[in-house]
Amino acid sequence: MVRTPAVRSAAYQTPAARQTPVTRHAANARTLTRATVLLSLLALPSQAHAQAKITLRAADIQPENYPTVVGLKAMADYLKKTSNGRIELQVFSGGQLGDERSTIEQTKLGVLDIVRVSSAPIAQAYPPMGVYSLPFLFRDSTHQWKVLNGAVGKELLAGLEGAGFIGLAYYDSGTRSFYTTKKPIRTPADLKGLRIRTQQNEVVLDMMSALQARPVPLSMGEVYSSLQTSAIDGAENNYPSYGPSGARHFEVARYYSLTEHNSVPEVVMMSKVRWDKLSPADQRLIRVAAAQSVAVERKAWNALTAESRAAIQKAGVTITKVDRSAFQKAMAPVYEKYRKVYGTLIERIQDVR
Ligand code: BDP
Repeated sequence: MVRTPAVRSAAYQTPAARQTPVTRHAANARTLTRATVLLSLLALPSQAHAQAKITLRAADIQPENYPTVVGLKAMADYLKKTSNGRIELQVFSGGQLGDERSTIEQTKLGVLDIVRVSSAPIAQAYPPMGVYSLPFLFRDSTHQWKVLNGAVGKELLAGLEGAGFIGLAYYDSGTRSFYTTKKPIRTPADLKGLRIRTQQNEVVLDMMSALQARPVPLSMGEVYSSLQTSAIDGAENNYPSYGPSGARHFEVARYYSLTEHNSVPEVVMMSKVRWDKLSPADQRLIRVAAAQSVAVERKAWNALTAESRAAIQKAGVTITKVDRSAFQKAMAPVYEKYRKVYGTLIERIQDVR
């Protein structure tokens, strides 16, 4: 379409020119000093800037079509629609922008705008998030979501601000179980001396020590080859991460033991550096976009959990049921330590009915 000269000139007007009536009014007001007028003029470009196109980048280590990535994309769609294309959220999956530690750091610095990571590695930047990694903390998924949507969950998301992040939402990540390369884990004693990969989180390291395993903290991207080369004997994760739509560890660790020892939620958070540059209206939009993406992620989560379980069974993995209470009992020293570290936080979580 050919633009008429009138349209073109309006489009190309500088923000300050578009505001001339306001400026003139200000200048005419006798009570205003010259300095005030100058200040109001300086403020004009930034008001216009709020309407400029905003491009945000989000990172996730999980592959395309993994529920957390589906969640981020739902966020992107919502932002695009409600802002009429003004806010674009670009989603980089599969660890293209770095591992979790690195993307957390980049987000803190404002190099990256939004990140979806497990709450476990966030604890290095904001220790209270580590509470979610405590083994057998939640009675079940209903309990977990009551906590996450309740006072404690909100408090920890809000607390991220002090560490340089804006906590936007929790995503589902089911429950984690051990998997090993040489023999199934049936009792805590079976873990003794085994080199087990852990997330980069102190609570998990302590959990492994309590089980007399040898914890090996590695980023998720290093686990497959470490299992393959026997640098480690096992790891632990949920069905989707272990399975064919995730990191495919089932190909190299053929024993999956249903310890279901912890449920570590995923977190979507934004760089406070970037957040502070947005208008309050855009900040609200991003919060709503994140909130509405939770249901999308959780639906995808449930579907992929069932699909992954079936695929793993079909692939001939040995799935072993265990007496979970034996593993839970072994966690007593971990709780003893972290009751001191977290104060009343653990009790407050356990008291949620
Ligand atoms: C998966 C999480 C991912 C973590 C990974 C891990 O989705 O964010 O990086 O576990 O164990 O369940 O590191």
